[in-house]
Amino acid sequence: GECANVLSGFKVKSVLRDSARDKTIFIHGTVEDQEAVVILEKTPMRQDDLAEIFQECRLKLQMKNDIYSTYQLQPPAHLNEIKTTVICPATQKHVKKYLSQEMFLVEETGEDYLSTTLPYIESQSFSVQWVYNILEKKAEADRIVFEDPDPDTGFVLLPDFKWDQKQLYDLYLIAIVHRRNIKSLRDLTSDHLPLLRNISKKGKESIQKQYGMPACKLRVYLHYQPSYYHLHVHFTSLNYDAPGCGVERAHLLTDVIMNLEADPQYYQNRTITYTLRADDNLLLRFREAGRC
Ligand code: M7G
Repeated sequence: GECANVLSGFKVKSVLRDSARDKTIFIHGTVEDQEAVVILEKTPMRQDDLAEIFQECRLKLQMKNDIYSTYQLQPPAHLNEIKTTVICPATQKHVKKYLSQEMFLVEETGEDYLSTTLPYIESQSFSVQWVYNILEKKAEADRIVFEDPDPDTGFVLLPDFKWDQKQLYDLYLIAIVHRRNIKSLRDLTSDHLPLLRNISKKGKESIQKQYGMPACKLRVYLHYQPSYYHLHVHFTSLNYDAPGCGVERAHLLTDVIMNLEADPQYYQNRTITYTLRADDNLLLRFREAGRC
């Protein structure tokens, strides 16, 4: 819906990252003396809009040469929107998250997790208040696509805030579990198999039903490390190279289930490889421990 323009008083401090290819810009600034991160993103073209664009647009010729010509096209305002995400008040960690940085590979053993990673995430990680707001219907209640309310195996499925739901091309939903004591992949044991199978089955069914997208078009995975330590599963369109869907961060849900079927303690014992940003304090702790 409409709301007061929170961005009219936005003062830009610095550009954290920008990409002409992705058509996004990440900006650090302040709104009324509060730190803020603002993300602007041009949205994908939609086939359904083409007829209206061609009919209603204003065209300005830039150049013409033989059979070649280029134009500046001004589409109708409602087809020329910029998806905007505002984080305010933003913490220093949010600002860091969006700053481009050199990456380093870490090979985290089960022991490293207990001695280095766990103490770090207990002292440092992002608040998961937004997750509790969703589970308690205090926010985004009208966006819920599916809910299984079972306290053990239940979850809420809803559009991720990276997806504006305007086109299926970049479909992105997350399933957030009702159970509150599972921080990440590392906590999973065979006890969680009913939960994971339930998310896999009902998540895919709901997406098929709601969006007509079959399971064979979906990439379903967990992040390790996640940003938010409350278990959630990502459902993204296979066509779309979602940020963080690569091998160094994504763990396919089907693989997770099979690994736990083969070994109940798989994720307590196994070495997990992932990348950390140069300015991540966890990297510093790994270095102090002589582990990278
Ligand atoms: P993650 O693997 O913990 O971290 O995933 P990442 O953000 O580094 O990928 C958390 C997921 O939740 C991401 O895909 C976010 O885009 C999404 N997300 C984060 N927040 C704060 C919200 C929110 O408030 N609402 C919704 N719907 N999604 C969110």
